[in-house]
Amino acid sequence: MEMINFEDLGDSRGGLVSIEEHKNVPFEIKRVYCIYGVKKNVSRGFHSHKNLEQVAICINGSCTIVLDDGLIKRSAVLSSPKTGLYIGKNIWREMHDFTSDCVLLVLASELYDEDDYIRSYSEFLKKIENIRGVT
Ligand code: T46
Repeated sequence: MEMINFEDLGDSRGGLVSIEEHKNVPFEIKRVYCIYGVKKNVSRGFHSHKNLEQVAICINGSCTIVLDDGLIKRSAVLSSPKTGLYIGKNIWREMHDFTSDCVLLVLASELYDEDDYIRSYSEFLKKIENIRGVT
């Protein structure tokens, strides 16, 4: 899992982190969205992206993100505005265990495009096999 630790610029008044494209986020940030108020026992995600790169930051509460590259599944609990999880292209992602106060901020390298999503796990595995076959 590629975790990004944002420098804590806080002082005696409280915390502060700063996020800048191509500095502590490895792409141009074209879109920002927020997931919040997720109902109890609801999981989200269950897709991969063809081109999109993202960094997910839990700015309040906590949630678990599972990343699957087609061979290995790894999971991380996000619970701090000081930590970002980089999610590359062609990675299946699932989000679980949202606390009721969880606010997940996501920075994205592209504008929203439904055609960039692969929402079928078998299609995802096929794509991964093709990529591995080519390289
Ligand atoms: C991702 C994970 C981490 C838009 O119209 N614009 C947007 O920018 C986004 C993100 C979503 N939508 C629409 C598409 C769906 O009709 O909002 C609806 C909910 O999206 P979705 O079911 O894809 O939400 P999640 O939480 O399953 O996935 C989201 C992102 O879509 C996805 O890119 O990687 O968070």
